[in-house]
Amino acid sequence: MKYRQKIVITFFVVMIIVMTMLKTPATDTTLVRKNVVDLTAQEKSDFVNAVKTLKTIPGTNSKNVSLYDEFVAIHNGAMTFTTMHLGGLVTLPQDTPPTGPAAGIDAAHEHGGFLPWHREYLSRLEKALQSVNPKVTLPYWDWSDPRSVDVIFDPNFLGANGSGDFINLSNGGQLQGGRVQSGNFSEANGWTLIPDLHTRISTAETLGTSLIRYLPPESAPGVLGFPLDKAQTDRILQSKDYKTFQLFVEGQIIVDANGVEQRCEREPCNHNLVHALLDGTLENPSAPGPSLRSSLNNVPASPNDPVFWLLHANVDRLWAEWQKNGRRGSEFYAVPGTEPYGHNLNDRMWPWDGGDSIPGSVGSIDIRPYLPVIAPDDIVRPIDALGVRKYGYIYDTLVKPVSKTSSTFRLLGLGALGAAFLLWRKRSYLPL
Ligand SMILES: [Cu+2]
Repeated sequence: MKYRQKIVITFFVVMIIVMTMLKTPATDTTLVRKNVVDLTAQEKSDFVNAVKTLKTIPGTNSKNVSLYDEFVAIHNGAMTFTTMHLGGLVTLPQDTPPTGPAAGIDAAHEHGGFLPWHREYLSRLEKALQSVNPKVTLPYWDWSDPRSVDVIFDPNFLGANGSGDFINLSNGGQLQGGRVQSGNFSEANGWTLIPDLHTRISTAETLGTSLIRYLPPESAPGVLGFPLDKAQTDRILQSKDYKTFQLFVEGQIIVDANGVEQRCEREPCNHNLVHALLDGTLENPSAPGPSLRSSLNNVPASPNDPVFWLLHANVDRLWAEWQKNGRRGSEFYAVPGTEPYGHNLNDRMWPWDGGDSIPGSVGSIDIRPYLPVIAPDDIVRPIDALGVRKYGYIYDTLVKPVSKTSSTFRLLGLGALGAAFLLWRKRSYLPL
């Protein structure tokens, strides 16, 4: 081989190495979901605008139901497959029962499928948002971060608190809440809910056309509020197996510092607690059980409050972090055959089940006219939703910062490229 050929080959080899080093896999095609407290003002307004735009785009099934409301209908529908909810505390009235293999079990909660179902659901909403603005990703609400509540409920973002109602607290204080009457998600600003998709879980009566919220007090000894206990959130990530993780993050069990498991019976925990906290106080002297005042605490209807997506992005982030820590793949899912239908690794998850199951009614409300059109071959099983990469997103907590070492290697690579180029230039003047 002639000297000049060797130089040219060296040049291309060095160039390929440099190009490989310059490639940053997590950021060129993967969008990053960020902690809500780290969003820029532009990112916040992009998110709000995209969410509100989905409320103005006609859905796939009926032009009278927006794309956004079709998402709300899916969550409502998933919870019509059983009438027993909130750990048996409430019963959903139902004139028409569900049919198909999914009948009898909540399609999206309380069992193993809770995490894959919501991962799929959130990703579909996120892709709809990206059809409005390709830069938008779902932010997450780290409920143990003391900065979150003020950022999220700022009137310029997802705020404000509801108003018009006062609740007396046992410590002598009062809590304000009620219908959201100002901010981006007030009726005055176009956030009008479909009454049939905004119902009280225990009675199926409508909660009306406005979002309802009660911002909780700050947490203090003896007072449930935000932030939630960081040590407990950290313990979720130590869960020894999938079921412990799912039940702990969802809020059915609590694992204490000594590894002892208890059921969350007296008050909800983690994900369930966040749903319940925006409901006003958890103390309700007049009636035992949940007070069910707010949109977010009436879980079937909870995606009416856009805070829902931030709450669930945090659940999904914790799952992704738990998986990243050596627990990826189907062996880190519920033991095969131990879950009810729809929640085992290879079961079809309604509504992506090829039409196998039909939801029941909410009281006398038939929710089917509000559901999106889903193609018969659009099938999703828990096994399809175990990894985040195929969905095209990653969490900021899982993106490796560029280390000094790799920057040094990049500089060295660029140096080698320059040297090879100079050498090639010099040699090319030599007589052949
Ligand atoms: Cu849910």
